[in-house]
Amino acid sequence: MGSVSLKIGDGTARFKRATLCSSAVNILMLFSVIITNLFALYAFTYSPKQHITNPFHLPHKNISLISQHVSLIMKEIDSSQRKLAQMEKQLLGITEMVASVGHSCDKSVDLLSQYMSYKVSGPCPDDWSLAQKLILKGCEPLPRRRCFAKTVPKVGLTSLPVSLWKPVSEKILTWSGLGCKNFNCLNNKKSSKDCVSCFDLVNGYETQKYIKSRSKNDFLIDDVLAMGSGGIRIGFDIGGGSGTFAARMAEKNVTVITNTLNVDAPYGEFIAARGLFPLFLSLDHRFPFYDNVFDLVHATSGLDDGGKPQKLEFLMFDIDRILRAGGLFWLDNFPCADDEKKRTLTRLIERFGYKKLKWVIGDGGSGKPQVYLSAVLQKPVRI
Ligand SMILES: *[C@@H]1O[C@H](CO)[C@@H](O)[C@H](O)[C@H]1NC(C)=O
Ligand SMILES: CC(=O)N[C@H]1CO[C@H](CO)[C@@H](O)[C@@H]1O
Repeated sequence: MGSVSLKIGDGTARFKRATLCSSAVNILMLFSVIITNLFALYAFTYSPKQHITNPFHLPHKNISLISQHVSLIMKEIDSSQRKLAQMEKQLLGITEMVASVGHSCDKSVDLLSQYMSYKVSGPCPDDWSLAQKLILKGCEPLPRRRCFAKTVPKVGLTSLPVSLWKPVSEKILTWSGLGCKNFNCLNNKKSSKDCVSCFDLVNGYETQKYIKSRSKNDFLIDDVLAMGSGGIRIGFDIGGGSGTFAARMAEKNVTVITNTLNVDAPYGEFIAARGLFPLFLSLDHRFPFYDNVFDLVHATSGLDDGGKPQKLEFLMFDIDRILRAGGLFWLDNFPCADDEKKRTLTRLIERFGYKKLKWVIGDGGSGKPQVYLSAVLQKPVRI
């Protein structure tokens, strides 16, 4: 059995930094240990009878005084924590965005203990979908385990650039925990607008994406790269389906990391089989990249995770953080269900002061009343 342990950070580092006052603390600790022992000795060596007759009740009273103090302090801490949480809620409206330090694991203790029930050094249970369920409930990062994950023989992999468009064999993917067990099922499923037959690398629209447009909302990769005046080398794709954006970018010698979870399909393994970089991360998590590093961030409807405006705001700030000044944010066919949604989104984007290199609102070729926003925005230099 493994144990659930959610220690955050490296405790030793904190101790090292405190060397200056540590000797004083040590003396204090020693002193309190001695005092406590003396109290204990006193309590054990005097019989209750002696106690009653003894006019010196002082140590006992003092112990109760101390415990009273401790409980007062605990109460104080507790109430300030509650007050702080309340203030956060009132001031910032933080109710949707979960903290990315594993605190939310508390809310799914049953799932977590199921996840952590495994044999150390044995094979891991085939439970990636359980792990993903935990991640989707905000329990992220998951605790590490000491077991061997199930392996699938990856036969027939080819090298780049052939791998980008070579159909991936069903046999080298993990289908456990998924409703569909093959590509035929996936390609016939209307899962999301961003992945209509997206596993078909031979006949589907996937082969045309980003090089041929279906509507004015579809921008072409060559046009967008030209807007970056040659400085686009690394990018991050949010909600990138089967990795076709990264594949097309790879053909242009641009390295793109595709953010994905395996919701209803084996996206991660599929993208990797194409020789591309899948990042298994929910959008509740802060992007694991340093500030100002990406030349390009591409986002599709996947950015609207759950359709909560607050969450979108947090995501926009995080995208802004990882994008370098002069870098491009390509919002690709982002759905706006109604006018209100369109206005909110426009207001949100405009707050960041990006230069609108391209801004198209259309029906995305669907002919439906729902409109789509496609835009290429350039991050300004902020001083
Ligand atoms: C990508 O890099 C290779 C090798 O440096 C080069 O031959 C090729 O022309 C480049 N392709 C593009 C589209 O820049
Ligand atoms: C409440 C009480 O009995 N306090 C005593 C704690 O101990 C000190 C001396 O060690 C006394 O002065 C206090 O009266």
